Amino acid sequence: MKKNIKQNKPATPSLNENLKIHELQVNREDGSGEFLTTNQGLKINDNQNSLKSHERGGTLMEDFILREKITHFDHERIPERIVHARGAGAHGYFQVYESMAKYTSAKFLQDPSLLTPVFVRFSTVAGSRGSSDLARDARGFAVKFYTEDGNYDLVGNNIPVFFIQDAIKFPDLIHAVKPEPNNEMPQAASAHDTFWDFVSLMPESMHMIMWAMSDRAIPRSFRMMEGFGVHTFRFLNENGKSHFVKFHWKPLLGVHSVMWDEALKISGKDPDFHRRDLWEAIEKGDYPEWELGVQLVPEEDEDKFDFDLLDPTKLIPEELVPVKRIGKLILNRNPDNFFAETEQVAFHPGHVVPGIDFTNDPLLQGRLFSYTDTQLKRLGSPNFHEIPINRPLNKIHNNQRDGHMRQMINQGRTSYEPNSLGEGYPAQATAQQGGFVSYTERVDGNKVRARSKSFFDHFTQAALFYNSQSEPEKLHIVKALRFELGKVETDHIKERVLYLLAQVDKSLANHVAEGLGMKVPAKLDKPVNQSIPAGASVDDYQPVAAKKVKPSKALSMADTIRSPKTRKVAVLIADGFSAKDLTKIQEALEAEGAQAKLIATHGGQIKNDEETSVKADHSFLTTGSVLFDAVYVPGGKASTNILRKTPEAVLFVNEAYKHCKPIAASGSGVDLLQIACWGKDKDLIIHKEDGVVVSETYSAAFAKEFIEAISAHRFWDREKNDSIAA
Ligand code: HDE
Repeated sequence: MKKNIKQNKPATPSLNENLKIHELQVNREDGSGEFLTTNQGLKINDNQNSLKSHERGGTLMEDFILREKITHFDHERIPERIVHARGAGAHGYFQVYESMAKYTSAKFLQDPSLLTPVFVRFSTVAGSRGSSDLARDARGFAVKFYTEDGNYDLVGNNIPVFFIQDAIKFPDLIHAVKPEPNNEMPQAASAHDTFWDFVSLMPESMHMIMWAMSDRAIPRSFRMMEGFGVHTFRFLNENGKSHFVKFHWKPLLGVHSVMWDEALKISGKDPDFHRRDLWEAIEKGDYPEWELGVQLVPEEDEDKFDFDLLDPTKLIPEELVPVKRIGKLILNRNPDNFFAETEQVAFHPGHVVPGIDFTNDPLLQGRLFSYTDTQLKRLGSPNFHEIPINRPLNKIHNNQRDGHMRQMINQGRTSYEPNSLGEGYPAQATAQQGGFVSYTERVDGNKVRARSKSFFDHFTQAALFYNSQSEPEKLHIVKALRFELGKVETDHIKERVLYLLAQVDKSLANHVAEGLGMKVPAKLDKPVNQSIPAGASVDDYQPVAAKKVKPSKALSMADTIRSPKTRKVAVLIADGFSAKDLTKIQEALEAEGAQAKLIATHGGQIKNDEETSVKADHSFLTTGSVLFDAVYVPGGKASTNILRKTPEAVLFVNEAYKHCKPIAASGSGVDLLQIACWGKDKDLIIHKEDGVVVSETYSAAFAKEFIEAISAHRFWDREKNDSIAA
């Protein structure tokens, strides 16, 4: 795959016409060198004082400048998104590797020399706009492609399945997970009664629950998570031939997560952790990259699977249908203005281009209604498409007119079709002229409120996911469930969840029950399935335990890409540290694309052992080890003596150790590790442990070993050592 990436190294974006056009469409203003004005263009003479009857007098109604300024301020907020309120966005471009014309007539998927501009917004689902990035939650991964045929939005998540099968349950799901309505607690958390009450009555949620309780729900970075279109969509080629398609985004830095204890602490130390990480990586030129993957299923193979392609609680195992990587997404520009771009961007799964179409997935069908409706509420006008971030590259021509905040000045007499006064324009386009033609799907049946029987195996894929996890990943799922259910106050809810977990995997249910001090119930008093086909018996639709399935490697993060690139290493120093050790590690890390940050006992300049000094990036007060990927303690007796007596320094290393991170020390730096990792007596030079790299003197081999450890991300074996306190 690497070869593929190199061969298709994208041209400089500034050469691409599309990118230029998009730039021109956006209004920008930075006020530099200009006078302050009112919104009517009047120059302002005094922006410090309101107009008063005299110096100590009352403010005059006449002060139109004050009134304009304050009125605008009062109206600055728009409703936050009902879901996915907290997010961060970035601009970039997409480039296809080779023409996909065999499968789709979508032009942006045909020409490898074309760079299609994109805007991507990552988000959490449940929390409010001001909540922490590190909540246990699915992440939104919404991509707007500005194609020459109009905007295409791929509005996906970092988890390939969803909690529910039918859109009619979405308000219930979201009401259940949001803070409880009587006291508005807890914020951005699923660990509470109403969520688990709902889930325990909806066995179809079990597959997504496995993912949401796994480390996928606490990513290390937006840059290190996968994305999925979730639903099955259609590709249509120019002959109208249809293939079912599942979309994937594969991150080129691999898929990595943090530990739950870390997530909780990051939420306190830096609730903007993911947002900052994305911003800083782009500013530094470490552009995040993903490959777009597709799983293609010919129309005639629809019934070849033992699950329904239309069921959004199911994925297609990569062993059954491999993911074909067809192009690359690169994010290379931060937004200029959060509100104008990230907040006002309006995604909609119904924004498609010729060559891409929908299926009857009942969740997708409901989404096709919801997104425009939500934009009308949030952005307040049917003209939301005129906001710069939402404008397509190509020009819009239609007879839609007027409405709040209309920007376009439509000319001419005719605003209807057909017309002869306007010579029939704007006119319909045939398929050959690029007109969108829906797939001609044969539909035949009774109008019913019901669910297909093919949607009722709720546990097999949940078990597939669980059994495809590595041992540490399984342990994290058990711990997550113990945490979440441990926060639930109502016993019968916990019992119902345990019962459902037992249908997925008995040992999983038993482990969780043990942590809760409960027993897994053998059966439930009341049926849990709410949705059964009309006229069917409830008994026929009781949970049926998972079928036996082969594990799928792609579902585990254990086998992912590992690289030191963009990793942040904390270097702990105090006055007297070894200048040589620091310079060498900085060079070694930089050569591998990682970066060193200097954390010291105080801010400002820190003296080294050569009578010069360096500026600290942080003092222990303004940061924490949870914000770094690895820790290095250089030599320098004076420095280490101070660090050993600095509780924050000891805690820093201790937490990194507890969180299974790579740690290194050279020379007297080892002294700090001795206290922080195992207590004073252990001789680290003799005691070798994976991920703890120590050396009496700095050497190239030592640096190499440390960098390999950084690539490994975590050393989960350490987690088994329960006696580590932090
Ligand atoms: Fe969304 N979803 N959703 N959703 N969704 C919204 O639209 C909705 C679903 C997803 O960064 C809202 O503009 C319904 C699945 C993302 O701006 C709203 C249903 C998936 C984003 C809405 C779903 C998603 C949203 C709120 C069930 C993964 C953020 C604000 C039928 C494939 C986009 C907005 C951004 C946002 C409705 C289910 C992904 C209310 C009714 C499944 C990434 O329209």
